[in-house]
Parts: sequence; structure tokens; C-alpha cells
Amino acid sequence: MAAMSVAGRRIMYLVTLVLLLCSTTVFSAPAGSSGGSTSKPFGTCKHIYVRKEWRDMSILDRFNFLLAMNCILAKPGRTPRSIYAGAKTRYDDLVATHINQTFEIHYVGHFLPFHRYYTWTMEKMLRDEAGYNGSFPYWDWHRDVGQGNAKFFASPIWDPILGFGGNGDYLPVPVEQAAFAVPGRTGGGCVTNGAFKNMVVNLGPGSDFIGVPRCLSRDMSPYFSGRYLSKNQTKLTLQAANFYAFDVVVEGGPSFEASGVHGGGHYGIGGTLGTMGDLYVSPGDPAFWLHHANLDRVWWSWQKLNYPARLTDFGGPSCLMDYYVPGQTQACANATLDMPLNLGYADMIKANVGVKVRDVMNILDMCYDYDSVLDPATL
Ligand SMILES: *[C@@H]1O[C@H](CO)[C@@H](O)[C@H](O)[C@H]1NC(C)=O
Ligand SMILES: *[C@@H]1O[C@H](CO)[C@@H](O)[C@H](O)[C@H]1NC(C)=O
Ligand SMILES: *[C@@H]1O[C@H](CO)[C@@H](O)[C@H](O)[C@H]1NC(C)=O
Ligand SMILES: *[C@@H]1O[C@H](CO)[C@@H](O)[C@H](O)[C@H]1NC(C)=O
Ligand SMILES: [Cu+2]
Repeated sequence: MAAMSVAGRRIMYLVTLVLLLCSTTVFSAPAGSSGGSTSKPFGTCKHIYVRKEWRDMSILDRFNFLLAMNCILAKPGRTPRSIYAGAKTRYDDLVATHINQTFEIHYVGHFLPFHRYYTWTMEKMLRDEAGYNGSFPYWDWHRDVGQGNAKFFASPIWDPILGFGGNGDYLPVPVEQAAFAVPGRTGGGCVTNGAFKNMVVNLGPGSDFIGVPRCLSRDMSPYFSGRYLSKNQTKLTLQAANFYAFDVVVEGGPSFEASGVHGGGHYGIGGTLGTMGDLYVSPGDPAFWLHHANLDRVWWSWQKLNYPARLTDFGGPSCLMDYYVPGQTQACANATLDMPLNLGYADMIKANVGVKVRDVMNILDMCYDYDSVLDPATL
């Protein structure tokens, strides 16, 4: 116990230090910000940053990542209060953008491109505004799911000291919600340990832009993750013949009976009462970035299975759930590679208006890569 409190005090000391650096240090301008409007909004890569699984990162990188994330959580944001009254921090700039566009960026063809750019933006913010220079982490679901509750809860991702903290205490769901509760949910209360135990979720719940400041909560369902994040589901996902089919299998249907890997992470961590289970405000849980980085890795893995052809394979509806059904008329045109992606006040490419889907099709253009890809033949 003595060792733990020494570690605890050291973390407190370093958090204080980073918060100080965070508010005073000026970092280099983002890539691409010097050339004005250009056909390459991400600029020329000076370095390709390689993303790694959380537990494969060095202890120092993990430590610094958590500190830098706390920096973004504390740093004053850019969203004017007159626009979103509850947005206070740089982190909230990202959450507000997600809430604002909830029904424009899910169950559409550009779901994956938007979230690729969105996750890249968090990485860029950590580097340019919080001084982080380590690997950006992803969560390789397969290491934790499908082997029972104990294995899931013991994941180093939830480490109470060098991790994102664990589940919340069990809370029953209100009677009127019981029929729609996430199967296998086990928590619902505040996260009480780890690097984010004191964080405040300012925006939401739901689409509330004034916001009810509250704790980060988790309502884990190892069962749900086991069902939708096991190797068999990833294999099915990677077997999709074209992007349209790939997007459909990743997102699944809007029900717990027809989820895909995307929902497997959201409801496996957030359940019914947790932050990750809230469609609007889910990026309010820092675990969101690990899940979405792995989702992005699954897309990159799929692209690599027929490379470079799949760098331009894109499609799907441009408005919510407007999927093509033979014999029926779609309400909107399909999404195209020229579809703009808008990050509002979270944007890290200030000098360039108009990042489009085509700009994010190749992660190497965005100056990052993954240390490994998945192959359905070996899953
Ligand atoms: C950041 O990391 C990269 C790759 O390890 C390295 O090349 C670069 O010099 C580092 N930058 C700083 C400021 O430490
Ligand atoms: C994958 O395995 C899980 C756990 O056994 C099961 O619940 C799920 O239905 C399977 N999914 C597919 C796509 O086979
Ligand atoms: C949208 O894409 C689907 C699948 O490629 C296609 O069958 C459909 O005709 C397209 N819809 C429109 C409105 O272009
Ligand atoms: C909210 O989203 C709309 C697109 O639906 C966009 O035009 C607007 O700029 C966004 N507002 C902010 C503050 O991000
Ligand atoms: Cu989302």
C-alpha cells in the first residue's frame, strides 16, 4: 500500500507539472498550416507516427499519454459559450463537435472517414497542444474479450494506476429503461480509479449543450463485448467485399441484436448508464479514442487486403440510415469522396478549409500507421 501511495503522489506531482506546461508552452504549428489552401491538407510528413496497442507501449509513453490527455481535459477550449454554453475545455471542443453532428456521422457512408479524421485530431492535439511525443494507443479487443468477465476486467487498459480506470459500481437501470438495457451490463456508476477518476464530463447527457457536469461513468458488459468484439466478428467484418458492405457490417443495425464491432466497444464499455454508451457524448470517455483507433485499424487492415484499390473504394448513404434497398428510393444521394468533413472548433488544420473524405482514405497521407494489421485468414 505504501508503494501505491508513493506512485499516487508521483502522479499527482507530474499531473501538476504537465498542467503548468500545458498552459504555458507553445508548440509548433500543425502540418499543412503554412501553405494556405492546398490539395494536401495534411502536408508533407516529417515523421510517420506508429500507433501501438496500449499494453505494448512503454510505461513512459503510457504515463505521458495519460498526462497529456489530462492536459487537453484541463486546457481552455475555443468553442464560444454563446454557441455551446457547456463547452469549457479543449476536450469539450471535440465532444461538442460530435454531439452537434451525431445524426450526420453515424449510420452513413462517411462514418469511418469522419471518425478517422476525428481520432487523428485528438492525436494531433495531444502532440501540438500537450507536448506528447509517444505512440497513440489502440485497444486490441481480442486480447480481452470472449474469455469471461474476470479476463475483461483485468485488462491493463483499465489499470487503476497506469490506465484508464475501471468499471463503475453497479446501479439498477430505471424501470422504464429496463427492457432496453444492454445485456450483461455490470456497472453504471462513476469511475473511481485510474487517470480519469476526477474528470468532469461537461456536455450532455445526450444532446444537452448546456450540460450537466458529472463524473465519467462506465457500465461494462464483458458479455456484449464477447459477442461483438471476438475474433469471429472481426473476421466477418474483414470479409466484406466492398466498402459499402464493410461499413454496414462495422456499424450493424441500431439495436443490440444487430450490433457490429463499433457497438461492441461502445456498449461493452458504456453499457446503458456509462458515458461510452451515450450516442452523443461517448467521446467524453477517454477510452473512446482507444476503441476508435482499433476500429480505424480494422478499416486500414481491410484496405490493405486489396491495396491500393481500396484507397478509393468508398460509398454508402449520405444521410442517416438511408441505405440502398432494391426497389426503394433513397432520400439522399450517396456519400462520395468529395464529401466535406467538418470538425468545428476542434479543427487542427486551421489554414485549410475543407478536408474531404478523399483526404483521409490513406493514413500514410495523415502521417501515421499501425504496428500491425489484421488478416481474416489467421483470425
Ligand atoms: C518525437 O518522436 C520522433 C520519433 O520517435 C522523433 O523523431 C522526434 O525527434 C521526437 N521529437 C521530439 C520533440 O522529441
Ligand atoms: C462470435 O462468438 C460469440 C461468442 O461465442 C457469439 O456470441 C457470436 O454470436 C459469434 N458471432 C459470429 C458472427 O459468429
Ligand atoms: C447508392 O449506392 C448503391 C450501392 O452502390 C447503389 O446501388 C445505389 O443506386 C446508389 N444510390 C444512388 C441514389 O445513387
Ligand atoms: C454544427 O454542425 C453543422 C453541420 O451539421 C455545421 O454547419 C456547424 O458549423 C456545426 N457547428 C459547430 C459549432 O461546430
Ligand atoms: Cu461517433
